[in-house]
Amino acid sequence: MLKSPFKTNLPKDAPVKELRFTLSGNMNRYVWSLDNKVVSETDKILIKKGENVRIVMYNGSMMRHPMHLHGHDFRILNEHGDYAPLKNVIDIMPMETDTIEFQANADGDWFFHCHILYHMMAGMGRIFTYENSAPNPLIHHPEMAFKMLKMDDRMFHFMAENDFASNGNDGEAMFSNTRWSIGTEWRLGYNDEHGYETETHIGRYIGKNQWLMPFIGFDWRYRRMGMDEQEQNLFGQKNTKDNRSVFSAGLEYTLPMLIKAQVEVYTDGNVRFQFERKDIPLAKRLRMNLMWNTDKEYMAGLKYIVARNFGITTHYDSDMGIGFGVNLNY
Ligand SMILES: [Cu+2]
Repeated sequence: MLKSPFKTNLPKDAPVKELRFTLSGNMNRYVWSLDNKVVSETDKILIKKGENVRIVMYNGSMMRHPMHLHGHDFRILNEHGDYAPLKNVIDIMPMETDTIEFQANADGDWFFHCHILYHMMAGMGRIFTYENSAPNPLIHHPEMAFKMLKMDDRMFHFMAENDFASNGNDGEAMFSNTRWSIGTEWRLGYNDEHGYETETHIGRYIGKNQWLMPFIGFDWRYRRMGMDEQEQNLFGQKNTKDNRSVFSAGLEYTLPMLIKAQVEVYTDGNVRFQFERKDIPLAKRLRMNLMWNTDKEYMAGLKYIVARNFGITTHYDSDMGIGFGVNLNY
């Protein structure tokens, strides 16, 4: 709707450089990019002084992104033609396409990025650099600055949570960045009948939607079985949860409704399929977790979110039975 009070046309005879970007990312992992590439995975984009740079942007994500360009005002091409408004941020809604254009009339390097700072630091941006030009006078140490900028989106983030419950401790920890995930989860009972187990997976997310993650893993568990207790998995393979210490390789695929399907092959020959959905929002502060696998294990849990880092939980686990507890997360 915005209209400039004066004409904002760019020089008519200048050459036009047209660029296209898809605003991309993964909502669930909270990683953000342009054309599925973060700043550190791309080269600077060369532009020439005197040309008109036109950028067509399509937002293929389910969040809005206020895209911001340093050092220039751009025209937002809308229904007002010659009177297109001049801005340096445009907030692009999901599934929306917008075209902006600006006159290349500066020197050196200029940052173009999403102005939600979490998205920017995750790598949602590009650097424009003027060909054969003096450095940007506002950047005092260009090489150092570029190095520091690329460190942002390569950074690994840490998260952890633990359920201190009446039937044991149940939790997970994860280091991850745009492409990699190193995660470990544990279920530690208070006695040998309930058992103890940890599973660790190191994987890399593949594809622009990051639905697929091949991984390698390590599995350790110990549980004292009863005298006549003989367990087999669904495929008739002997279940080794009484004493297992094996490596594995597997694939994780995110199905619709954010159900994670996992297939894992262990070095002892066993195979496991698992389906898990975490964080189902039942009410504003109430979440449900569900899990089932071919080792005939299942789990259902509820968490009431009391504060950002604190919740009250109850869960039923096929090995450890029912429990109540508190959950701390970081
Ligand atoms: Cu954004």
